Amino acid sequence: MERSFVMIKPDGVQRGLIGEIISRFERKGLKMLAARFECLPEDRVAAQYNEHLEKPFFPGLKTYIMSGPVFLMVWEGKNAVGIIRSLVGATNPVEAVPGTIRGDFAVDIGRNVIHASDSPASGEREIAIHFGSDDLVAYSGIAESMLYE
Ligand code: YYY
Ligand code: MG
Repeated sequence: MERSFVMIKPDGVQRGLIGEIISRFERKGLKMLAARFECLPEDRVAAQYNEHLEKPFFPGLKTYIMSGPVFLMVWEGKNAVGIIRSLVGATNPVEAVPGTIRGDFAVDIGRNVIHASDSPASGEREIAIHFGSDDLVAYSGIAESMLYE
C-alpha cells in the first residue's frame, strides 16, 4: 500500500471544498489515516516545498499557503500517489481536465486548491514533516476485499 500527503490549501478551505474533496477520495476507495486543520508555520511550509525554495514563485507561494488555515491529510491505498495525482489534475488549472479537482474548481496556478505528493518517496517525506507515527491510525478498510483483486 502507498501513502500520500494531501493538503487542502487556504483557497480550498475558504471556498468550502473540504467535504467535496474528501468525498471524492472516499468514493474512489482511498482510506484516510490522519487529518488536521491548522495554520502552518513557516518552517514546515519551507520543508514541504524544499524543491521550490529557489524558484521565483516561492515567496508568493509561501505567503499564500500561510494566509489561512489548511486541511492536512494522509491517505492510503494501492497506487495511492498516482491515483490522487490523477484526481487532483494538472498543476496549472488551464491544463487540468474537467472532472479533476483543479479542473473543476481552480483558475490560477497560484490558487490551485490542493497539494498532493508527487511520488511515494515524497509522500513519506511530506507525511513525516506534518505528522508523527502516532498520528497515523491503523485500521482495516472493510471494502478492501471488494476494491482490490
Ligand atoms: O505538485 P504540484 O502542486 O502540482 O506542482 P509543483 O510544480 O510541485 O508546484 C508546487 C506549487 O507551486 C503549485 O501547486 C503551485 C505553485 N506554483 C506556482 O505558483 N507557479 C508556478 N509557475 C509553479 C508552481
Ligand atoms: Mg509538487
